[in-house]
Amino acid sequence: MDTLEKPPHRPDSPSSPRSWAVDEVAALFDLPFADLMFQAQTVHREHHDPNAVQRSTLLSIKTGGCPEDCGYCPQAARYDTGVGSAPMLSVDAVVEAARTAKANGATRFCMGAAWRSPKQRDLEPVLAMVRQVRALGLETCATLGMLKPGQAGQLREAGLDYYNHNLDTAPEFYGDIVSTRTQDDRLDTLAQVRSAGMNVCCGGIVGMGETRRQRAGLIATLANLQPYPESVPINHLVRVPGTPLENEDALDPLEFVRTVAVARIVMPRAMVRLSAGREEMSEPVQALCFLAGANSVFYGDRLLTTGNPDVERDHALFARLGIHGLDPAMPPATADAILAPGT
Ligand code: SAM
Ligand code: DTB
Ligand code: SF4
Repeated sequence: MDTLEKPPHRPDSPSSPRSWAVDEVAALFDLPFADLMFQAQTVHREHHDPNAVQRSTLLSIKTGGCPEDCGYCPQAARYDTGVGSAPMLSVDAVVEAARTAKANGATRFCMGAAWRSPKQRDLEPVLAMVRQVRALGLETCATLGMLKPGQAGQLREAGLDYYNHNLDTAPEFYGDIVSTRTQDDRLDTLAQVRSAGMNVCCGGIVGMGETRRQRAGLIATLANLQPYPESVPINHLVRVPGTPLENEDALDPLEFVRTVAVARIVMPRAMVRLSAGREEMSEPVQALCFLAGANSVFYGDRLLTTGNPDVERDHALFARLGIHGLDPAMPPATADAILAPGT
């Protein structure tokens, strides 16, 4: 494509959804860096305020002791990472943390639990958390593992806006990273979340030893969900000592930027979140990610068990870049908008 030409419009519509072949997504990855950034920035400006970044704060409401074997995760009980198993936080403690997050400027509060799947007795307090956090005027998100029939509906009833459940990597690489479930299990939970009427937050991790083609495979799989997720977290692997991936080779930072840019091009209306790994990432690389179309971050000095830039550092970075927070009165696109013709 001529570098000065605008990227072609790729109309999606409910009757003829746009789907992406892995080859097409891989071809985007292979573009010269400037051409890729130009396309991504053009698409970004067509659909979003290029200087607005939405902020979500994470809280681990149930840390550690997880029975799963995800090779990246410090919370898997079987790896010796120094993360112990803690009981679930009280509803009051969670609501207090949400109040602080809101005062600091977050618009969404995401509650994470180290479960394979929530037991019904554990879901009850989570429903109370969701109700009370939402009553503060925050968008709510939860990531609790695989859902059983009926649980997505209960979460939706309680007022959950987003459910986070990542596909994590390309279908053919998934089994190298996790053996205690399949990617189809993840797709099944995502379908339940959709049927219950919640927004989907679904992305992946880069830097786990996957090939560029596998990164393209992850992004194509996400883009081909109908509709594609409203929120797409792109995590950079945090190499936690004690996990099987602790000694993984470092990823070229520009490859991470490319992944963000490709996600932006193929999922134009999604909020693309620059997620885990920001603490280890230089500020110029973060700036390139925003230029590539990232328009959301995790905000607050902790992710779940690992660190994140503190609020002051992020304020300073946003000020240097002329970035402002997303206006909560103008919420991001919903599934209906994503499926609307011409998007
Ligand atoms: N147990 C639930 C599940 O697996 O869906 C929810 C919590 S789990 C920690 C949420 C996500 O965190 C994972 O899907 C993965 O994408 C991300 N994650 C976990 N450890 C990570 C790491 N070391 N680096 C980057 N992302 C990580
Ligand atoms: C997502 O995609 N990334 C967040 C959130 N969803 C739950 C989690 C990142 C976890 C990084 C490792 C940790 O802090 O334990
Ligand atoms: Fe458990 Fe989730 Fe970590 Fe996997 S990613 S070990 S399911 S907490």
